[in-house]
Amino acid sequence: MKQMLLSATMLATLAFAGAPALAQTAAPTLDGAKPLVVGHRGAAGHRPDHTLEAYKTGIAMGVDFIEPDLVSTKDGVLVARHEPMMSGTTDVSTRPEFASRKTVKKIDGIDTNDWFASDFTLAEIKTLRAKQPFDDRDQSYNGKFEIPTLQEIIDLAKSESARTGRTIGIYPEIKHSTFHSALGLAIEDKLLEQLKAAGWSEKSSPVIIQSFETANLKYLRGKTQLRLSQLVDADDVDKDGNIVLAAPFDRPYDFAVLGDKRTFKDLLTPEGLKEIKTYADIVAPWKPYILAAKQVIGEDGKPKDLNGDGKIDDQDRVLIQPTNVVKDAHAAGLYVHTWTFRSEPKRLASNYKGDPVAEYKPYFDLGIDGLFSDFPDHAVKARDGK
Ligand SMILES: [Ca+2]
Ligand SMILES: [Ca+2]
Repeated sequence: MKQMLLSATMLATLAFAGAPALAQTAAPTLDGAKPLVVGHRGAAGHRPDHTLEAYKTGIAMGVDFIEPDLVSTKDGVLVARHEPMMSGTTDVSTRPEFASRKTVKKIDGIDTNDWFASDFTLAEIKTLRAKQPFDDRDQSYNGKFEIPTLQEIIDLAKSESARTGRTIGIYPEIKHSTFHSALGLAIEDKLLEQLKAAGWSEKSSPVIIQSFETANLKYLRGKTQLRLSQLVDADDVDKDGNIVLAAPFDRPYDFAVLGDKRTFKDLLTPEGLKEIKTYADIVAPWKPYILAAKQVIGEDGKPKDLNGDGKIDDQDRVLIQPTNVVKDAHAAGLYVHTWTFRSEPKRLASNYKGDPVAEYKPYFDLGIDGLFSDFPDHAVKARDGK
């Protein structure tokens, strides 16, 4: 009898709670909207990054935004590359006609020996072909695709928006602002001009501008209503899941130049977040700042090989307690976007049991407002269930 009464009470409670329960399942994002899925470098897990084909792949998989990283050519044209150094993502090192262009430049204070986009005209860059920089990813598209200009990417976002009936936004990253400015090839004003010509200058425009530096975002705040996103980097995660800071990934490079001792970690304190809110709409920390994983140390003092495959990697780590970063950022009025979700089993903590879709859930539960994924198909499936 008692059991029956309980069941009846439970049923009544469930029925009564129908509507509020639905409201409670709304995403714990800052504004209650679904988290945005940003196709990282297009869909970098599927195609060589920062090619029109990579962006199209991401769009076909349902992204809200595509992400071009922007560098400048010698003749001042904005093109999409992950870095101004081009050997990692193109065939430039195999081109005898460009052999003599290999040179040493300082990037964020580090001497770097490579081929730099800023030493090539757009016409020269258009003769290069993209390649997949991750050895463990599909190499079959190498040598097939061009390096796109920002204009071609804007045009793609517009034509794909019209074709699909969805709004495909762009989330450009200004790469190495200090480096480009010192060469007389500053990116900021050119970017704003091109976006304005595309009809994009409002807060509601389908554009978010991101940077690891701060001074350029502050400068942009004075010139545009477009949404701005402060990236927050680090060097690594230690065995216990703690963030490791080491130059040049320890602080925004404009801080390093000015002798400002604050680190990326300092940007994520309640005080740091409050300052970001004065010039940006979004804070975008590397995901271990939100939820990290640690190694499990055995009695021999060595990390345990949890999955028994004879190697120690991310699969042998377990999640630790999440931080307060999302909560603190929301309290400061900032949206939180995080990066980068990568589906390969060796890049997934033990808790996910090799299922890349499972990785998104704890971050969604913590209330992230957006994410960058190399595998947007998995991100969309995790968010929408399809
Ligand atoms: Ca980027
Ligand atoms: Ca292992």
